[in-house]
Amino acid sequence: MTVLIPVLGDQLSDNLSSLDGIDKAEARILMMEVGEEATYVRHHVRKIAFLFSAMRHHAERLREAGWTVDYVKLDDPGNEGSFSAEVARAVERVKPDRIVVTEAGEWRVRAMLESWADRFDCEVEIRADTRFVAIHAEFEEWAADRKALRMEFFYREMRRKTGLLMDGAKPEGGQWNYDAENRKPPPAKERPAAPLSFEPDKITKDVLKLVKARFDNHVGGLDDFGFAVTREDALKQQAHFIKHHLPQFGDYQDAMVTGEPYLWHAILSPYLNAGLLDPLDLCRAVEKAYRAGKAPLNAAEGFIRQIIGWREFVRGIYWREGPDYTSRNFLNAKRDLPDFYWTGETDMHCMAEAIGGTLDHAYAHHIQRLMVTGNYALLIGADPEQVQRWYLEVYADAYEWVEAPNTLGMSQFGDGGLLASKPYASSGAYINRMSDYCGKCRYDVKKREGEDACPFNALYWDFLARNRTKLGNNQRLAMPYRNWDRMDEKTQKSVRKQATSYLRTLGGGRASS
Ligand code: FAD
Ligand code: DLZ
Ligand code: SF4
Repeated sequence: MTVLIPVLGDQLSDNLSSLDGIDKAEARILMMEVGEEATYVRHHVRKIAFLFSAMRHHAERLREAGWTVDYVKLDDPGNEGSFSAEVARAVERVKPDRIVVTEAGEWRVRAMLESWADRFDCEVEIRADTRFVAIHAEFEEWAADRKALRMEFFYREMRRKTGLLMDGAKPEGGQWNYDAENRKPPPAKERPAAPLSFEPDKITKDVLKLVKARFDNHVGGLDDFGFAVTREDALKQQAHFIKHHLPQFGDYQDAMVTGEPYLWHAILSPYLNAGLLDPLDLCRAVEKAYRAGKAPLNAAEGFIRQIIGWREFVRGIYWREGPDYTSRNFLNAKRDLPDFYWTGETDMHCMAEAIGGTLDHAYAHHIQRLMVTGNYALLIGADPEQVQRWYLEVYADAYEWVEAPNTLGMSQFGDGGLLASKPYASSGAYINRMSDYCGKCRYDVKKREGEDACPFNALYWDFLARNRTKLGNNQRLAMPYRNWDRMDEKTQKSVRKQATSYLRTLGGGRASS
């Protein structure tokens, strides 16, 4: 009996379901660097380098644990360039009786895996990915018959299920959610320790050379590459975060500071999503720090909510809504994403910071993604498919199951409010409150009109006015619409004129219907 076990690039976990209960003597693990995965969007070169190096290290780890691993490098002669073609080659070579694989993280690859049963003359078993807190059926059951799907209520279920931050049947401290304490603007002087950076070893150096040579038309650069590429190093970054950043993670979760891309964030998403770190173990370590008095409750709860709340919730939405989710466009937004998303060359200091950091590090924190680059794309009426493609390309943590609901649903309101109860649209005032950006910008955040007016301001009102038929009944927008209605007609006209002439300078199609 021979079992072929393809292990995909985001399945680098010791406790992977496809390995569960398999006799090592009968197993042939297959890992493959394939052109199709590296180019279906033009991923940031740091993401490709991180993943290839992490895959190569994981193959070594599996071998040390007694597994037989066939590892196909990108430049190996005969590499056919796709998962299915490489599995076909392995089937010829190994002649397995069975293929066992853990389910994929996106619809595109899921379809490939599902085609193998017809294509190959052996049994194919696709196993559930047990590295998440909720399996698909659990989310389905929770979502069935609900009028609206809201993260907060799902999160409470996950708290009960895991027992994290529970005091018997009650939430620790008496409240489920301490978000109201987590909206502080950045402190004037205090700056956190930098995240850890790891010196590339021989494996990583080889990968960096390969990626530089093969993907020079992709976004980003490889200078000072310092990602963790092993579980051990990822665990060091986890410990570093818990010690140095978790205590203030809650307070400054939404803050943005010039030249500080990381602040008090964890910088753990690439490791969680590729499988080097386990989400539940991480949450338990965070809870332990809280119980030991090393982090306040608002920080521990806020962090755990991101993982067992948001991360699980967006995954549930992605799989529940089906493969057409990514092509939804509730606001009928059609504009091309401006070129400066790929260069960072813009006078808007907030955008230059968020995009520049992204291009340099394949990272931006949540509020930069949501309230700067996402907000701007929403306000100008950018085509949500193009916006999703950008987010999928530029971030080291981007896989469609997590990127698409965050971008299409949370950020672009493309699903019409399925994931978020209102669009995350704001004028420059929000950015000004949560950052030091506006003081360093050539635009005036207080101005709505004129050559030096902050573009976010007129765009915000124009967005509301333009989309009134679709958004006018949203209770959470009642106040902004009241404020708009309070402006006299002349002011409304000139604000919209300001927005229209700004949008004209962007070109690239119309904002929305
Ligand atoms: P922290 O801020 O320190 O948060 C801790 C962890 O919580 C993260 O590592 C992540 O695993 C989890 N988390 C937090 N928020 C979310 C969320 N909304 N959805 C899912 N998990 C969350 N996250 C991705 O992992 N991959 C993506 O492709 C991705 N695309 C995004 C696109 C947009 C438009 C937006 C608004 C958010 C996106 N996010 C994505 C969510 C979030 O921005 C990142 O998870 C976070 O910035 C990662 O950095 P960190 O590890 O320092 O996170
Ligand atoms: C993102 C990515 C890239 C860039 N390259 C590979 C690869 O060469 N081999 C591989 O196994 N996985 C890669 N991945 C991750 C896959 O795209 C990911 O496993 C699928 O999207 C399924 O979730
Ligand atoms: Fe961004 Fe406007 Fe502030 Fe400039 S003034 S940093 S464009 S919000």
